[in-house]
Amino acid sequence: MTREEVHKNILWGAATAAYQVEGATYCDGKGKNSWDEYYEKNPLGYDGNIAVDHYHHVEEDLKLFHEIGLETYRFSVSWSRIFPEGTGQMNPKGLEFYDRIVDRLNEYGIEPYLTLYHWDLPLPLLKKGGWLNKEVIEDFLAYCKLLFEHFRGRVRLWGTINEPASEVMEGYIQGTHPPQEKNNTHALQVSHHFNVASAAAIKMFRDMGMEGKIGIVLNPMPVDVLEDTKENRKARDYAYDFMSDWYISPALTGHYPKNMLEFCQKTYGAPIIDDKDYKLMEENIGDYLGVNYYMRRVVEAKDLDSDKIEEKFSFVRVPDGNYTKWGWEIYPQGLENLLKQIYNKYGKKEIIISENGIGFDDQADEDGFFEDNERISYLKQHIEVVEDLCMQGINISAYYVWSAIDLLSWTNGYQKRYGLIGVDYNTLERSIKKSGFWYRNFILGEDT
Ligand code: BGP
Repeated sequence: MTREEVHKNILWGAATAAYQVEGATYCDGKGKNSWDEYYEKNPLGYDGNIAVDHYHHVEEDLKLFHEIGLETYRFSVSWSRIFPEGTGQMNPKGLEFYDRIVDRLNEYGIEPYLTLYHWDLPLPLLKKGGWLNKEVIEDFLAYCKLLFEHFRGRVRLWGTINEPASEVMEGYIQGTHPPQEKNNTHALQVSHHFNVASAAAIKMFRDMGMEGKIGIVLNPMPVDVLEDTKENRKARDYAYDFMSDWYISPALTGHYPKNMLEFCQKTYGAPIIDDKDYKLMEENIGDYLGVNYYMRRVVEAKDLDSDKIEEKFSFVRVPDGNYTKWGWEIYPQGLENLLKQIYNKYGKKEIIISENGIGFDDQADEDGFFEDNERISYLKQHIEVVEDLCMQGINISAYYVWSAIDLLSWTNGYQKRYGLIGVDYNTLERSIKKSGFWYRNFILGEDT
């Protein structure tokens, strides 16, 4: 395929997540969720109560998404708007909000891509054990069923769970996201429950004869070493298996990487897996694999004989690396390495780049205009990789900039901006950034 053909084949879009844009935390019957409680418990100086108030600016925002030429828009549904208690009584007002989004997107000819779960768990479900409690999967399925029935024929692209690895790592290992635990055994069990939940949702989607595609969204990271030694390579393989392949392998085969599974079950006694979970996972592989890519990781060996996974390797900074203020390395080559690694191990699969973007503290000039050249440069470099990979035979069907509009960065607040559309946090006024205009021209094929 030529670059022009590849360009036409890919659906170009941008993404957000409910909690990071909507605000309106207690409006129209929404229940409390894990992140509402998190910000109450941890006074960080910001929270999601207003965010960018997308809930009340939805028409304006979707019009702007149309103006910047998006062909598709990825958003998530806030479970606690639909079921304030997580289960039981449905809240029609919650559903109405997403009706407006879906209907307006379809009117604009923007393909809606709905993520069922992007980290905001209804609080009553967290109180009953959250994702550690397998019963929560039943509640998740009841919520999925309602959304499948309701949006049948109007939404054709679905994501089950966003970045289980982040929720596992930050919520259950590092303790920096809800539920702020530091427990590797729980972490591994939760990772398994996410896989079961995703496979069960995929099964339900197919049993219900839904049109369209469904898959899980992961954030696999390629891992490199600075110094190429035997020990470092071993450390690299541990890190990749633990952070990336632990999620990729079940998503694409229904099974965990064998060595890592043996290690985890021996050391941590988890995950405990029923035989019927394997059958469910094997039989319900997604139609595509969602890949969120921001950066690679670079590691070196620490204590390879330790029985704690996190003691086997440590992260290192590349001396001449190109890093953002938040320490995220800008490394487009990593996306190529990652997708080739997946291709080499698992063969040709449909991939959606469900998030890719750069967070920095871009400032508006005195006229309120964001001249975010760094973002344009980041996107250009990564998109070039995406197109090159397609030309080499890797099947990437859609690409989403993170993010469509400035939004709340979970533990960095509002300074770290990602949007193609800027928001003035004092007035909530929106304005298309230079990157938004650039992206529109790029989608139209007019970029130079
Ligand atoms: C991904 C999440 C997004 C978004 C993004 C940027 O992991 O799916 O929700 O937050 O990362 O991360 P951050 O806001 O921490 O910079």
